[in-house]
Amino acid sequence: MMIDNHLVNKATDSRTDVEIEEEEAEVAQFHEDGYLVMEDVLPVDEVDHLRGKAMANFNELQDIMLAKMASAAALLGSDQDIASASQTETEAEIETETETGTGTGTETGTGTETGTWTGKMRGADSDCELPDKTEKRTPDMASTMGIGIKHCYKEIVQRHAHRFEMPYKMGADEFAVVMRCPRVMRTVRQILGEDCVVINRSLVVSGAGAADQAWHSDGPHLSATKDLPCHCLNVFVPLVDVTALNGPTEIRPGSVSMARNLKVEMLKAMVRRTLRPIAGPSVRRGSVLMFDYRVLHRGTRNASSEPRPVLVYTFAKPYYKDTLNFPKKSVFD
Ligand SMILES: O=C(O)CCC(=O)C(=O)O
Repeated sequence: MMIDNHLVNKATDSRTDVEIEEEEAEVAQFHEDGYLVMEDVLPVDEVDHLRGKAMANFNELQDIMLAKMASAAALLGSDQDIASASQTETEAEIETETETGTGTGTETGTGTETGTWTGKMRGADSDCELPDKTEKRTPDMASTMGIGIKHCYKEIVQRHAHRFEMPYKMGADEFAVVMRCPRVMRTVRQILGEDCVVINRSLVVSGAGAADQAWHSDGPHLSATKDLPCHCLNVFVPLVDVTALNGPTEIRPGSVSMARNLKVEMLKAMVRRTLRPIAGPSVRRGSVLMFDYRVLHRGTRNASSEPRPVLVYTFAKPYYKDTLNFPKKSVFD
């Protein structure tokens, strides 16, 4: 994963006392809830421009992968059409991964109104429904790979059916929109420290028809016994307005602690009635959602007819290495 520290420039501080107080309150809120929405911090025209660029990269990679799949099918002399061949493969891969899942979390449980709870980290997220074999879809990105890091590539991972995370071409300077924003960078540095680094930049696309993900953390606690301060966080930059229709990222506020021992902590919180309601913020273009790597969250159903692209920037303390979320295998191998 490319670390582009040079883009994390120090901002000059010309804030008023009131602004300083407001920002400190925001950081305190982040520590309490595990997440924060910062409204209207990025220029909307730049966000709109990046949507075009990001989706062009996504479509370019999709074409590369479809061409790769077609030539593999031609080599095998397969008489299956591309879509049905890849559906069979996807089903086999999901079954394999379910048997041998690689999550570092251990607890699993089933929620009630809130969907499925797993103690799995995101890298092992593979608990979605199998594709409908009778459904004839036009070959698309989802046809080209299985689900979960074992079946995907360092350039793109299908996290859940029709929900992708793509680092491909995200290192380009034009995508450093968050690093160019002093308002966001100040908050990131207040949370993680001045020496924080960017450990990943990617595009998350939830395609039309993508379903709810399981609740998960993106990474583990670093201590087995106590909650250390946040060591890693994501900044989500929606490239379209995120609404109840195209599927907000839902967060379980105050759940950083729970992620350590999910089943037990959930039960305790239910009994003590301390479980906080789910937040599913509608985040407009120009606003950002920031959340602790450990907080429970999930992408939700995209019931619209359009993809919901979101840029993701992962910042961390300099010693933290994330080895869980992307494989080493390349599309171009
Ligand atoms: O798509 C989203 O809103 C969240 C995605 C996510 O949490 C993941 O892929 O791990």
